[in-house]
Amino acid sequence: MAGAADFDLYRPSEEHEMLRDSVRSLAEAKIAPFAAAVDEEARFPQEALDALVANDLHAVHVPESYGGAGADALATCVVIEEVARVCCSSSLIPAVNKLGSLPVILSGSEELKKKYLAPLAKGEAMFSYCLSEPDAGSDAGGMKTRAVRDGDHWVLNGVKRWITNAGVSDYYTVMAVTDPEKKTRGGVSAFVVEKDDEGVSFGAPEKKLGIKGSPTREVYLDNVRIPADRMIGAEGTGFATAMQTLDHTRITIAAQALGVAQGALDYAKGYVRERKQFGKPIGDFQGVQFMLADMAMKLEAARQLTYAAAARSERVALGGDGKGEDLTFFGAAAKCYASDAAMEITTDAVQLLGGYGYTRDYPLERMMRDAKITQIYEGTNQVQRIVMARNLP
Ligand code: COS
Repeated sequence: MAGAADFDLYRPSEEHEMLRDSVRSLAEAKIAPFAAAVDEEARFPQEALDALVANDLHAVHVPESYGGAGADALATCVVIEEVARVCCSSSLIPAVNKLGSLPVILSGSEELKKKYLAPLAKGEAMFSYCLSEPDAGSDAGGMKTRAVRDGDHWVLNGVKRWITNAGVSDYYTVMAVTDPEKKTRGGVSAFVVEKDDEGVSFGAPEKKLGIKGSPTREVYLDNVRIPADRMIGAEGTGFATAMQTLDHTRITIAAQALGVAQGALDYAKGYVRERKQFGKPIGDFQGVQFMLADMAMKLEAARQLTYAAAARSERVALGGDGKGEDLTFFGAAAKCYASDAAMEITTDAVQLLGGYGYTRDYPLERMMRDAKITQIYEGTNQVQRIVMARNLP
């Protein structure tokens, strides 16, 4: 007979719930007050970075052995979710720090880990991830950025596009072609490039629909000469490392989607209790109640899938067998399902506020704009479906 403890698998632990409470308080006190201005002015959320660093929440995934908080994959999701609940732009700080540095954690040498993870953990540096290019988006393997060996160095040339937190981050994981004949099957390698390396420069920030507080820029690599020991893993393993990274980090995008959807639902729930039409709160009308019920149902389904995926991510990180855990499928499914749910929930939340939802005097139009990116980045939801279909459990 199964005991109560056997069912703990299906709920976050007490530690995870305590973490949620403390991040929620911090986010409401120190991040939420600036969220509207960060969006309006399209400026980096420095207040959020300061608050996250002061509380050791900016890169929680870094293992303790490298000076980090050593948070598991579910705890990392909880942090991202709670920050996204008040400010989606700010949630990209812990999320992209994980995306940028995970290739080093998964495949890097001990020297690379020591050198680059310690400053990240201390909050002295941020990390970005450079895979996409102007002509290589969904077809990531179509990249043209080249790395050519020159003695004890590699020389990188190319353009990376849609790089989140570019210019703010000090470190960049860059995927580049080292053997054009082999392409994705052994012809791509990963490198750590530093912001201050000679030949590195950045484009103007993209003018985006949402997540306006998180700068997205092109990264230009013009004869960037870096020591050979900056290669992450063996030559030719870069594409696999890039894909393995996304298997884990698509779950953090799912968490971001949960957060923004929860923020919108919470706000709409409060609003319908206050707003009166036809002599009573609009929340008393069954049509409104049905909308809220659907929103909460979709959100909870997305949360369960995301947490199940996060548990798989953690088991793989602890040394499990990625194939046995179906992580590739679960990572894509969580990201795809949660982001589609977030788009529906935030759009319905705008609808519940009527004309007010459509104005910048209320946070819901921002949440709806911010939710949209979760269907696009770390692979469009069309790509997620390709990935799922190729990796059916
Ligand atoms: N884990 C480990 N290795 C993987 C992998 C994974 N999840 N997925 C692919 N690989 C490796 C494999 O080794 C494969 O070679 P073999 O078939 O010999 O084993 C190699 O990569 C090539 O894989 P595949 O043939 O599937 O590559 P495709 O060119 O068909 O591309 C997609 C696959 C479309 C899934 C990939 O390009 C992709 O994810 N695109 C979206 C990129 C993205 O998310 N961009 C957002 C940028 S980050 S913000």
